[in-house]
Formats: sequence, structure tokens, C-alpha cells
Amino acid sequence: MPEPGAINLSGLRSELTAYAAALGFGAVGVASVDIPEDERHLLRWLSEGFHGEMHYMQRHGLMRSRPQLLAPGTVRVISARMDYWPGAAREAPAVLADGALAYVSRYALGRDYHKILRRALAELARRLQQRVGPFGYRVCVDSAPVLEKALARDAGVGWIGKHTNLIARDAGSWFFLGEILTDLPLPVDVPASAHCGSCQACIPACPTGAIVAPFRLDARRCISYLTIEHSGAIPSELRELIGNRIYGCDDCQLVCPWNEFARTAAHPDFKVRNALDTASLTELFLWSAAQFDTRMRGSAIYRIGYVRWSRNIAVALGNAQTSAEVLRALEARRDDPSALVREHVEWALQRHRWVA
Ligand code: B12
Ligand code: SF4
Ligand code: SF4
Repeated sequence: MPEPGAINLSGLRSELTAYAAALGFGAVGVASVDIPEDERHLLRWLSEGFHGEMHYMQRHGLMRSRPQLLAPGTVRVISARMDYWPGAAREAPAVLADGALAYVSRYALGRDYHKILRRALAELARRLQQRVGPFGYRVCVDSAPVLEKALARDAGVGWIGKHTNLIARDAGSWFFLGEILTDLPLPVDVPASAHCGSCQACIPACPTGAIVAPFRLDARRCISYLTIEHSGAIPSELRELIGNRIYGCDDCQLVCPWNEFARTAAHPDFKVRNALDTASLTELFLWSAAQFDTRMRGSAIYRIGYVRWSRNIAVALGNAQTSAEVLRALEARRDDPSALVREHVEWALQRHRWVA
């Protein structure tokens, strides 16, 4: 780090806002590294097993709530938000209401955000270094063991809503977060105040009852977890509740009144690709593994692989209205090489036989 006296840190703070805006971030803020209350909430969440199979949530011990353990020397966290709402996509409620269509979470309709945010944050750090000389830093997006929402709240970017996502008064919650952990002692921002008030709309809106109390999410019931993180069979009592959601879920955010203030993504890479906003379940289910690879490469969906993708669509087809087309698509994959897919296909066919 350069000599602290040699840099005008408050001047640099204003430049940080300008650089971040130029790189496509909707907001940026600076937090210190102390989040003891969030650490307690994290430890309780883990002890209750709410993380399910996400062993990575436990693996790094206290590192997740103490950024200085992840990157020694860290005294500040620069937290930034990037809006992803794909404005031109077919409306979410219309897709959710049409059981023949596949609902893909809004954040995954375009390109994978990890690379986009990481590149922009690395460029932000580079510009700061151009201004003040070399300093220590580490860029984090999603997968690093960091409590991103708590740090973003302390950086003034937004508050943690009762559905547990971060919300900004002027931008709702349809955004990603990323951070630069740094040894630059920048002035810290005022933490964001909470504005859920007496609203509880997201809690009953959750199809699977995953928000067990305000601010408390049992991930094992969350459709996002079940369709993305969970590798095995989807618990049968939850399958029906998943509806046509084949990748992630947005329901708790769709009902949030603060999303009236959401902004459309500025980054062109968040535009819908492969017509995923209007695709039918049968059409997606008939993709081969090679087609999945070609079409989903560069998307966050690629990370779950063909087997989980097929498992999820089989569940949604089981929930669709019975039709010759749906039955044909399911029959076509009855002998799928994956036992997991076969089991979900049988479940889906069984449901249609029951209905028929
Ligand atoms: C694990 C994880 C998941 C898990 C668990 C979610 C969760 N709430 O923890 C699953 C797979 C379910 C998931 C789903 C989604 N995720 Co996710 N996920 C993460 C990840 C990797 C870690 C989150 C974490 O630390 N959880 C630990 C628990 C303890 O945190 P928590 O539940 O939020 O609890 C906090 C508060 O609620 C509070 N608290 C807890 N208990 C209590 C009790 C009381 C009484 C009080 C007052 C407070 C309180 O303190 C806790 C710590 O701050 C982050 C990236 C990161 N590195 O941070 C992305 C991240 C949170 N996910 C993100 C997104 C976009 C999603 C989805 C919207 C994707 C989708 N459409 O399907 C959904 C939203 C589901 C939801 N309602 O939260 C974004 C959120 C952006 C935003 N605006 O907030 C992040 C930040 C990724 C990113 N870099 O952009 N996710
Ligand atoms: S993402 Fe869906 S399943 Fe998960 S908490 Fe929100 S509404 Fe419930
Ligand atoms: S729906 Fe209401 S309670 Fe839930 S996060 Fe939004 S404002 Fe808060």
C-alpha cells in the first residue's frame, strides 16, 4: 500500500464512484470488515443445517464473516452492484402462469455474470492503482467465501430484505454484487437503513415455504437451491410446488414492492439468449447433451450440467397439463442413461397417468 498520507483518500472515494459508474455498476460503497451480528446469524443458519448440501458454506470457518482472514491486510471492502433485469424478456408472471413454458430465473437469461462482474471489478482496481500506485486487493464475485450482502449493506448499497436478498431504495433487488477487498483505508460509507417496514409479502409468496421467518431462509426448501445447487433427487413432496421453474426462482422478488424501482440491465451481456424467456418445456427437454453444451456455454446454467437440467425439466413436465406432446417428450427419455433423470421422468409420467 502507498504511504497513507500521500493519498487524498476522500478525493479517491469520489473518483471511485465515477469509475464504477463508467464500468456499468449501478452503485458502489465502502465498508469496514466488522460484521459480528451477521457472523452470529451465519453460524446459527449453518448449525440448523439450512445450507443443505452446500458444504462450501461451512468449509472456510469464520473466513466468510471476516474478510481479513480471506485476504490478510484487508481493512475495507468496496462493494458494487450491477443490475441484471432483462427489460425485453417476456413478462415473468405470464411465463409462470403458462405451464407449457419453462421459467428460467431472470438472472440467468443472459450470459454468466461471474466473468462480467469480475472483469469490471478488476478494471476498477486497476484504475484506482493508476491513480494512487500499487495496493493490496482481491476481487470477489459470489463464489468467494464472503458475506456479500452484509458487507454491501454496511457499504450503503442496500438493506437485507425479509426474503434475504439485498434491496436498494432506488433500484429494487434485481442486481448482482461483487467486491474488492483492499488494504486501502478509504473512508467508509453510512450503512443502508432497512425499509421493509410492516410488509411481509415475500413470505407467503414463496411456493415452497422456504422463508421460514423474516430474514431466515431454509435453503433446502428454496427452489433456487433445489434446481441449481442440489445434485440428487428432488424431494418428492416439493416437486409439485416447483411448477414450471426449471432454473432458479424469482417469486419472492417478483412480489416485492421495491422492485417497482428496479432498473433494466445496462450491460448488453444480460440480454436474453437462446430465447430462454419463451421456450417450451418439451422443446428444451428434447435437447441432446451436445445441444445443451453448445447453447448453454457462457451461461450460468452451463454450471449445473445436462443431468440436473434434464431432472429439472422432467419435474416441470410432470407439473404441466397432460397432453400428447408432454407425454411424447417424457416417453422419449424414459431410457435416459442417467438413473436420476429416469426416476424423475417416471415420477412425471405417473402424475399424468394419475390425472388422465
Ligand atoms: C448460498 C447462496 C444462495 C443459497 C442460500 C441463500 C441465502 N439466503 O443464503 C441459495 C441457493 C438458496 C441462493 C438463492 C438465490 N440467490 Co444466492 N447466494 C448465495 C451466496 C453464495 C451466499 C449467501 C450467504 O452467505 N448465505 C448465508 C446466510 C446465513 O445468509 P442469509 O440467509 O442471507 O442471512 C443473512 C440475513 O438474512 C441475516 N439473518 C439471518 N438470520 C437472521 C435472523 C434474524 C432474526 C435477523 C434479524 C437477521 C438474520 O443475517 C445473515 C447474514 O448477513 C451469495 C454470494 C455470497 N458470497 O454472498 C449468493 C447471492 C446471495 N445470491 C444471489 C442471488 C441473485 C440469488 C437468487 C435470487 C437466484 C435465483 N433467482 O434463483 C436466489 C434468491 C433466494 C433468496 N430468497 O435468497 C445474489 C443476491 C443479490 C442480491 N440482490 O441480494 C448473491 C449475493 C450472489 C451475487 N454475487 O450477486 N443463494
Ligand atoms: S427464490 Fe423462490 S423458493 Fe427461494 S425463497 Fe424466494 S420464492 Fe422461495
Ligand atoms: S416483499 Fe416486503 S418484506 Fe419482502 S423483502 Fe420486499 S419489502 Fe421486504
